[in-house]
Amino acid sequence: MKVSCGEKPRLLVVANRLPVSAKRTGENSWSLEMSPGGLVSGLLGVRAQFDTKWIGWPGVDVYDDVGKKSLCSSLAEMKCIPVFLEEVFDQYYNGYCNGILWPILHHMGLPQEDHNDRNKTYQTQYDAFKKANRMFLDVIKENYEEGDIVWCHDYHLMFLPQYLKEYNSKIKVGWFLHSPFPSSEVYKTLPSRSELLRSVLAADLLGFHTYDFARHFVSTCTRILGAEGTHEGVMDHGKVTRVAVFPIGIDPDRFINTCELPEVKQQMNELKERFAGKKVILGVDRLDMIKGIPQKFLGFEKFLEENPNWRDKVVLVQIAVPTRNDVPEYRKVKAQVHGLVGRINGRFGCVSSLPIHHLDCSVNFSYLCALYAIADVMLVTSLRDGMNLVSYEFVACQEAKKGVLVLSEFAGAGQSLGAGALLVNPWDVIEVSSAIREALNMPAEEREKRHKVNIQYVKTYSAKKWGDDFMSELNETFSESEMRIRK
Ligand code: GDG
Repeated sequence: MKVSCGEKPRLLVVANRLPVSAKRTGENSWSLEMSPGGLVSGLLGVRAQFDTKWIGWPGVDVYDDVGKKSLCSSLAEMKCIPVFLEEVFDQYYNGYCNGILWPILHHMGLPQEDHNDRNKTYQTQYDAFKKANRMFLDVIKENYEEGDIVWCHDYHLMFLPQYLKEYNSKIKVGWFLHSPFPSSEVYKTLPSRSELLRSVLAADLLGFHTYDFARHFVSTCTRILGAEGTHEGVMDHGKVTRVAVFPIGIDPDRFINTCELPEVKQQMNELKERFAGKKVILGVDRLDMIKGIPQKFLGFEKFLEENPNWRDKVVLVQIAVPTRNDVPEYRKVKAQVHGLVGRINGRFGCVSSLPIHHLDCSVNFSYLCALYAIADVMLVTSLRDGMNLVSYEFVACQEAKKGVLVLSEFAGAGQSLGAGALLVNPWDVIEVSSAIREALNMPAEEREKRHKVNIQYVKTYSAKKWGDDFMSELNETFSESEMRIRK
């Protein structure tokens, strides 16, 4: 890595989405807003240590040159560089990324389609996926300076490591997967399974949230490619790719400090007043089938069924942030969730009070912190989840209350916060119902003990540590060309 004295090292962070949402306010003007999301939170620390530029889709389609130029210059102030995906976007993002890769990586297999031209659809989406990855490469090429490190994020960019190395084998390339990696038995249903694996293996370092995901990846490479699993990672055709585990975290101080702000205290008081005499169970999820919101509601319904004494003493507040509305599976899960809310509120509600408060929208950051802080129980029932930062954020906001985290064993966080949380199998409604009861009845001493374990983990394994660890491992990993020189 080339760095002149006193300068920070340069890092190009490449992800599908830029950390901002752009809205056009005039022919030449844009309003830019930070957008919520796990990756955004995770990279806050890294951006302070490196001269970081972020390359990604700006969240909006722009077809005119005036608009593109003005957006580029507005984004440049935030060190962001847009990739305009235009007509390729739908097939790449809604099609291949979210319709094919996302369900496979989350153990759900390929979606069943109701038309008979499946192969043609697959091929069109796959071609769009490759084309979009090439468009990311083109923008990197325009901005690359010798010595830059490139850190690619997530399944959207599985072809980028190979394209980058073909362009310049000296570029140091890292790739981090934010989702789970499934067992080879699930992954091998993917028609283009080998090409995708070979492409990510072109990187110098591959990072995963948990040992299980990394282990699945290595064994998938051995079974599908006939590669060799080594102490370092994977050896394929003589090239060793380092595979390692970097559990992502949050910036805990951002949450702790926000909870101390007078306006947030005021929001907390209003919420406490609103829910006076009731315990609050909180859910915060993107409205995604992997988050298990229907399973959460079924568990809660069971709890209300079996514990009539709690019916007017507890409320479940569910923030369900709309996401990927253009993908049919997401519209289905939304309809299912709405149906369950109606059924449960109809069964157990009355004119003056409803057991589920369901919001189909996101809330602002300070309100989110206020909700985390006043909740008695956080209920996370992901069916699969790379990590689940919401669990960490809840813990960070609970310094005063020391509420209980009920957490799915299928979230990556189940492995890190398992000792302090009540772990559940979200498919088992009886277990979820029992965990809700246990959480609501847990004595203060036990809650304090569990919170202490969790907060210690959240403070230690922060976003900053995640970024530092990945970057220092990447620096220590020799790129292919360096290895050739050393031989
Ligand atoms: C992916 C992986 C992995 C949510 N609602 C609101 C809001 N949020 C913010 C939360 C949190 C983020 O969104 C969600 O992060 P998660 O980690 O829980 O989930 P994904 O979005 O699915 O993230 C996941 C992550 O990447 C990182 O690698 O952990 O497994 O799926 O930061 O605070 N923020 C605001 N209002 C909301 O209503 N302001």
